[in-house]
Amino acid sequence: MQKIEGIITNAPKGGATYGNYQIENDTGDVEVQTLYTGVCGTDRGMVAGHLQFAYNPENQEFTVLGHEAVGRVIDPGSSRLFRKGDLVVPVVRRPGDCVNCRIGRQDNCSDGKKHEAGITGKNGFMRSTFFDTEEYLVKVPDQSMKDYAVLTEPTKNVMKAMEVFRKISERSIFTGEDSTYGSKRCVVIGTGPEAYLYAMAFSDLGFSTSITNRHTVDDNRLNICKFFNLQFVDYSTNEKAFDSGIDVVVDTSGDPGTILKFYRKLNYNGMVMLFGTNGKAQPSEISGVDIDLMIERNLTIFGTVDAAKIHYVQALEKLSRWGSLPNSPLKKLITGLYNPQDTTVFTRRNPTEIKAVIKWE
Ligand code: DN4
Ligand code: BGC
Ligand code: ZN
Repeated sequence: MQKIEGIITNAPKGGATYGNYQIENDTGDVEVQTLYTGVCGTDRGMVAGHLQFAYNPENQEFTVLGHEAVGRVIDPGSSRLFRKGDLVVPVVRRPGDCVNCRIGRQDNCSDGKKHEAGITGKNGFMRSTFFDTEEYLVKVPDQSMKDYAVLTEPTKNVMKAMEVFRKISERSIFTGEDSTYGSKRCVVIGTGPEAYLYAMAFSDLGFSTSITNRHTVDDNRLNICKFFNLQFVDYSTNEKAFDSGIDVVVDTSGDPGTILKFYRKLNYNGMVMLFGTNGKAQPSEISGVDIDLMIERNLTIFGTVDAAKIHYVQALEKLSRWGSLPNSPLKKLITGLYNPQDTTVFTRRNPTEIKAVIKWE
């Protein structure tokens, strides 16, 4: 047994408490001091008791929360890859034994028997220290990323989704006649952290990229848009903004009615990438005309979840580039730092919040 100081929930019932607990030993002998953990909708859903797929580790009546983390190696144990002082990001998903899990692609697990730290059957990283095996730790290449490398986990999802985008876009020529994406339009629904990271990635590919919500947004959000060349559109007052057509819709809202509204504006060979989840959203009907549109225009709607270790590496490269641009507002995606004792972070959300982060150091 191992003693920890951290934040736990009882999955799938919910709740969040901070304290000292005894847990089964972690697997692995690399000891990591947690520096920061991000709070996301998954954590809040678990605390609210809304995620029925969440479950506690075997023989334990609680789960240590947290799947978005960055830490510092205190003791590399038997690892040859890490040294004391290295910054590391832990991988969320741990493989089961299906064919995809066996090749390091537990993000594409084919029987659901994988585990996820802080979510399904494995303790997470919202605690002052944890142990892991070197295989599931990704080295942060640059110490100057310490204060924003906690964004690696949400960015890794985007890197995996870009891999899926590339595969699907191969069904036709997706670039313009000049061989670039310069004439192509991407619209990202939502203005949370994932929406920004998606929009920044599509803008980097050369897409003319918009981010949209059903209301206006604060100056911090507008400034980040300006810097990363993203157009913000309040679609509640500017319905016509997208009438000229969209090539890629990325949804981070999980709202069926909104998704359909944007789906109906897709160009030939266009696609909708579903990423946001909201089991409580109002239903919305798909009509025969919607089906015809999908067929006649070769449209694709697909979902994407999680990511492989390679995507964490790609996420770190992206974040390093975005973060080192002169006057980069990347760190402004982190809008609040909380103490571990302040569990109200799971139940309250300030409208100007993009990403809330718990500081453990
Ligand atoms: P978030 O910060 O809650 O972002 C959701 C965004 O959607 C917010 O900006 C919402 O705005 C916006 N939104 C809600 N309803 C609408 C609507 N009708 N029209 C336009 N915008 C709307 O969450 P996040 O950015 O951390 O994550 C985005 C989603 O991805 C969440 O549903 C996560 O559960 C999901 N996710 C999936 C994976 C995975 O598949 C990983 C991480 C997250 P407002 O309501 O705040 O104004 O691996
Ligand atoms: C994490 C993913 C995980 C998913 C489970 C997300 O918040 O980023 O890694 O697979 O939750 O629903
Ligand atoms: Zn998350």
